[in-house]
Amino acid sequence: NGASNSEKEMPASYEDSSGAGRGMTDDIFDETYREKTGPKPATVYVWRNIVLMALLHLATLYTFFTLPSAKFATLLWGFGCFLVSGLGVTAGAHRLWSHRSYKASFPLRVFLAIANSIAFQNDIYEWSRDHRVHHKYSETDADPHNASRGFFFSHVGWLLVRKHPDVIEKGKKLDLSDLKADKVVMFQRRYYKLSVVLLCFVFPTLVPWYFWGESFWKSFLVAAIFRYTIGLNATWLVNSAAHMYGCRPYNKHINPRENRFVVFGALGEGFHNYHHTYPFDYSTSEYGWRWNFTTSFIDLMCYLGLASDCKKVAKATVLARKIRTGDGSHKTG
Ligand code: ST9
Ligand code: ZN
Ligand code: ZN
Repeated sequence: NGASNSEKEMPASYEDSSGAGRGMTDDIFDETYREKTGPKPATVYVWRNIVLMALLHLATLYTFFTLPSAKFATLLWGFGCFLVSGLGVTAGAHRLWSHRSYKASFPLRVFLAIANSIAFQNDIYEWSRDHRVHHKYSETDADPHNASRGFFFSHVGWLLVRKHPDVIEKGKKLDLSDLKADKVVMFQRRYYKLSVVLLCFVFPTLVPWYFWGESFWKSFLVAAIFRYTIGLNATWLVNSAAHMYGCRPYNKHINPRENRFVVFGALGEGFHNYHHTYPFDYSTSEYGWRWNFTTSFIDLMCYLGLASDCKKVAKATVLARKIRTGDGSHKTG
């Protein structure tokens, strides 16, 4: 079908074409997988999730109209919590733990695990397992947020129904030994619920209330509820919008796209055509700091000696790839 996996046809100049040296390669697209034929399993709704997600979004809508009455410091604090929680997802669960695109020291991993619990997007182990299976079986029944099931399903719907059995079947075959061997990941998984209560909800609420006398209720709505929902939707847009809208300069045969709107909200994670072509590039983009807060953060960590071994694809390789499989949009944009 013309879809080319990033492992194949890579010139020798490629820095780390198969992911070798990262300790895992299970985020590379598997061209050989075929969906099972016959009727699809019935959709089973998970009403607890549907009710909770609806309530969360209603409370967020309400908070939106009360934002003007919050103290400026509270808004700033909410934004700070958004950025830190975002890094726990982008620099942590995504670029470090799902893709092993760089190495992080113990203190940095502890920081990223804390930040990840503030984000409350499932524990790092589960997030990375689902994400590897997303890359390996992208846009098929074995992809947890299969975008060929539509915008809503890939955005949030997948969190409201039981998983397709193929997600679990294929997921169980993934090599997750690197995650199991990481004590920080396993510690966070063990104490996940408690860490979320304290770090996603209690701590962000207490700071504005205690330090600058914001009302308890407003602190909770702005720094916990509103901030959490924005973080979730910014993330989900990568799975929905960035799999549907935008150009495909690197591989026109796959669905993921370069989406500038998503890039901005997701701290640099919307260069999704590039990312699915080269999932092991630490910048998740051809470029470095361009619209990429997460890359500047990882570079700062390298500068401080807390991170190392960033994988980056050679410019010439990317250019050759654009010419070979891109949609030609790189010449205009
Ligand atoms: C959330 C996650 O929002 C968002 C992830 C987005 C990914 C984005 C990617 C893009 C990257 C860029 C990042 C940009 C970030 C920008 C930040 C800006 C601020 N493999 O799950 P269960 C097995 S979470 C292997 O219950 P059901 C396993 O044995 C939001 N095995 O399945 C498991 O047991 P355990 C908050 C698998 O019953 C057992 O099956 N969280 C796999 O079908 C049962 O698993 C929620 O809303 C696999 N892949 O239920 C909770 N999967 O786990 C949502 C499962 O013990 N989740 N198994 O090993 C749930 O309630 C449920 O998972 C369910 C499915 C109802 C969705
Ligand atoms: Zn994707
Ligand atoms: Zn990824």
